[in-house]
Amino acid sequence: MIKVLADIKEAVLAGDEDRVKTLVEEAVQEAIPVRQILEEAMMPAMEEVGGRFARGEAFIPELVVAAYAMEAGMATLKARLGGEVKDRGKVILGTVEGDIHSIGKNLVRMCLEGAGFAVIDLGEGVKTEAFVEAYRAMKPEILGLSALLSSTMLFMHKTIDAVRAVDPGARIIVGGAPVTQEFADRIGASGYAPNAFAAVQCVQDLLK
Ligand code: B1M
Repeated sequence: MIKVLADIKEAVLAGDEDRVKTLVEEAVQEAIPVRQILEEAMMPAMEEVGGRFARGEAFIPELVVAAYAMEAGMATLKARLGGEVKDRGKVILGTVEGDIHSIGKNLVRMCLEGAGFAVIDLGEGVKTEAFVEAYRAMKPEILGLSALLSSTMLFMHKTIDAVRAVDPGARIIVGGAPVTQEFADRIGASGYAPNAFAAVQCVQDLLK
């Protein structure tokens, strides 16, 4: 593995925000593509800390510091994605009710903005009623729902039904670690994306 990528992964795991920012800058200077930095260093670090947590080898504080370090690295990368023109359509995004995981959703936002979409990020723990209200008020081309917990992904179904009651043609995409294509089909989502880059493709396909 390229050394700077291995170092970024270690720094995210250690929750060392300043080192992550410095190393991400270094990787960018070395002309390593943003996607490679995300997919080969930063995202595997989150996978690893999640695995340690699941095995009882890491606890909430470790998850939290790794998450802050990940966000710091993402902020450094964001500037590199460009995407000044925001006229490709409006996307409302949010993590569903009961779920405070933000990183995946923020990465999706970052990639969509990089691809020229205007993103209205409703944040985390967004109740169905709030999605419906925002949809009604802003009439986006796409609504995107994120969930990281198997318990909260059920709110996706509720939200899709509620938004479709307002607009039967609403284009709604879903994603997040426990979400699958099969689940997306079952709850009537218009699209599913396994990662942030695929989310951009999914939105573009739906708007064709
Ligand atoms: Co939590 N957590 N967490 N956590 N956490 C997971 C998700 C877990 C898998 C860890 C584990 O047990 N191995 C587990 C869920 C198990 C389950 O239900 N299946 C879990 C748990 C149990 C919990 C708590 C319940 C722990 C507790 O309190 N006992 C608690 C729940 C809090 C709540 O939400 N109510 C909790 C809390 C937290 C922290 C706050 C400490 C922190 C979040 C900080 C933050 O987000 N600001 C945290 C973290 C960091 C994780 C892990 C380690 C990492 C998540 C992450 O950021 N991944 C996670 C383990 C794991 O995922 N392996 C875990 C990196 C990110 C880039 O990937 O979010 O998957 P991801 O997003 C991807 C794709 O999924 C996709 O694109 C993204 C980029 O490629 N995607 C979309 C996501 N949204 C999309 C939307 C789209 C399309 C694609 O369209 C709209």
